[in-house]
Amino acid sequence: MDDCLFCKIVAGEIPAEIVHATERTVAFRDINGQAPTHVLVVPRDHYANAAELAAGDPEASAEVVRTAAAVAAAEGHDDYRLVFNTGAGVGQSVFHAHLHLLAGRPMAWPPG
Ligand code: DGP
Repeated sequence: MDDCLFCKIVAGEIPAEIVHATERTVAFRDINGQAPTHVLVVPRDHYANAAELAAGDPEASAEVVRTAAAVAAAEGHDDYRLVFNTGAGVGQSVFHAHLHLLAGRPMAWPPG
């Protein structure tokens, strides 16, 4: 996708603090961190959201979750929250599938 922010981060065309990378995924810190650890895990290939990723590339979908778990462990967190916002109505602002990994502070439920 020519005009996709996260495709450009994956391609190295826009800088980001990359914390982990695998064959199918890249993990980098959220520019607007909401917790001591706030990392976004994205598939290298472009899918608009988590459901499209799971339908189109189930292995990459699983690898996104495995990557988030690896980052959480590397940063010393046994407890963490994983979030896929899907749709502008619930706050999705970048339409390249991304898993939020949040950890390192108490979190309320239900989320706001
Ligand atoms: P969402 O609202 O679920 O679509 O999450 C998009 C996240 O992307 C949001 O938490 C902020 C983050 N973000 C937006 N632009 C950039 C950027 O240029 N670099 C990085 N590292 N994160 C970004």
